Amino acid sequence: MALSIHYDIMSQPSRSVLLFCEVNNISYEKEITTISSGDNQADEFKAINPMGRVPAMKDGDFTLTESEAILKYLVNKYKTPDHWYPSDPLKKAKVDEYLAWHHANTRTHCIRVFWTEVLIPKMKGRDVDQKKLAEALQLLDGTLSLLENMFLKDQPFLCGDDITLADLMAVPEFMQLTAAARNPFPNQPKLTAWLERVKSRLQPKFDEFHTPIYKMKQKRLKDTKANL
Ligand SMILES: N[C@@H](CCC(=O)N[C@@H](CS)C(=O)NCC(=O)O)C(=O)O
Repeated sequence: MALSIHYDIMSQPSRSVLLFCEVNNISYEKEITTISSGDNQADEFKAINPMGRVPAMKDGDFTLTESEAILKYLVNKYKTPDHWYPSDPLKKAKVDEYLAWHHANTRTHCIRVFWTEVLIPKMKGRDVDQKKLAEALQLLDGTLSLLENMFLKDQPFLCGDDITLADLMAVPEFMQLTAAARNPFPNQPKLTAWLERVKSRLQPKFDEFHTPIYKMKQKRLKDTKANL
């Protein structure tokens, strides 16, 4: 039975999984699960992921949740190129180190900025809480500093010379911030160059899957100009 990926294109870890399938020519069925329409709360979806979160995967009768676990399953099943999740124990350990850190740092702090600046004002129809945004940005700044100085250093990719699951998981989180026309790396030219490097390794699907984010950014720029 076919592999299916249940996703919402607005979800950062969903985009990581979709991009991985695409760049590795893994054929899969697309199961759109739109959070804003409540698809993730439907009984049918909760049979796959009782937590009601995307991405989720089904391969025959086998179901799997958590983007990191899904990506590692796909690496093993499809024997994808070694650079994604190296077989060398030391190189693999560095990818695992980033992935263990990712959820409570990159993801948590990017989400906080995105929620404060985009989602909450949209859902509640109110202005951005500037105090909360400043707090969120301060926390994000600590993460950026570690990302740049502890992980990236002078390497082209987070864990070495080639792209890995670490880069694939990280970049969609930063792209989410661009929806508010925010430069995710205002003082970090090395991270800016890294993001462009990762993007170019994932084209043309990268731009396709980020089209809703690009559109939000254009709308934000237009609205800001109109309000001047
Ligand atoms: N740790 C999970 C996070 C999954 C997650 O939080 N997904 C969000 C979208 S990005 C979601 O489905 N939210 C719906 C909800 O919480 O109701 C992963 O990496 O897959």
